[in-house]
Amino acid sequence: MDQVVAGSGGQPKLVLNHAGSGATVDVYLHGATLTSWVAGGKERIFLSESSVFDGKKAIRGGIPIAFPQFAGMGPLPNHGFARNNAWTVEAVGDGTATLSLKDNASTRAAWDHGFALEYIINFDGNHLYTELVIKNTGEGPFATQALLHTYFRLHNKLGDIGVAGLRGQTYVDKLTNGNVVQDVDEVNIIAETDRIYDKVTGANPTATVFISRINGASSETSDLKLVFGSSTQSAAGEHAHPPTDVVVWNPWIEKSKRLDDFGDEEYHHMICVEPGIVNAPHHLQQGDTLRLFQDIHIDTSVVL
Ligand code: TA6
Repeated sequence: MDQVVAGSGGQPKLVLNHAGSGATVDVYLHGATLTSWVAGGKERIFLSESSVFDGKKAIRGGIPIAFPQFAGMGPLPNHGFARNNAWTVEAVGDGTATLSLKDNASTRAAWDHGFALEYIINFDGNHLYTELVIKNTGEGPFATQALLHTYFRLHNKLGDIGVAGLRGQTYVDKLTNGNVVQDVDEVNIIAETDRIYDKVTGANPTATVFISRINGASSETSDLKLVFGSSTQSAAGEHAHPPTDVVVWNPWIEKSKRLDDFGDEEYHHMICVEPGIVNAPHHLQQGDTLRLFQDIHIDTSVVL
């Protein structure tokens, strides 16, 4: 039975089931933050044991939604306000849900634009699909960033994990602000890692990255396949595919200690691989729609 229950801190949490696989998903209405996807009997999403559930602070972990700003790349609070607002459940079904957020007095005070967001979640025992739909319902154009800040749960050693599929891509290393070309097959976490891979999809509708235990990450043998992309539709009905970036992040030792809602040792148990519109904010005219999506495919018998 799908329903809204009192979650941590008494915060409303939508609990979803997929009958055929027995998979479950939890989504806090605060930020429409998906905090759990149990598939094949294993938790696939990381949630910090120190996360605050007060209906104000962003939940630490899950899939926070960054909108209309990524990180500190603008005047708004880090990652914008979508993850700090209460969303509304619009529809619920077997392995599916839709939530919504529209501009309100608080968002208008911070960012004076009219918008309507929809967050679409579909899942079963092998895949989790989430899509953020952004519509400009205001009086004029606006530029926005958007990102699905996915925290993947690691059951194996962090040092045994690799992210493949980014060879040849250019990334901004946020620790040095340098532009670097990825010249090896896998990203392995051996220090604080905070990278924005630029325009990974290029002009294609989607791209795929692979997360596996090292030496396992390839299109045939990966433990987790992340397919992602973006699309736009103008008010007049024209379609396009803006290039989608990918952020790879792990706070490692020192940054973990600086995060008050994240355990000092929790960096061992997570890796963030985050599709988004980051480096080139997208301009939406009145009536235009931007969609950002990710489709996470797993082999149920394997855990990262
Ligand atoms: O994931 C990339 C990033 O921008 C990192 O720099 C780090 O700040 C992370 O997001 C978490 O941000 P938050 O505001 O949730 O602490």
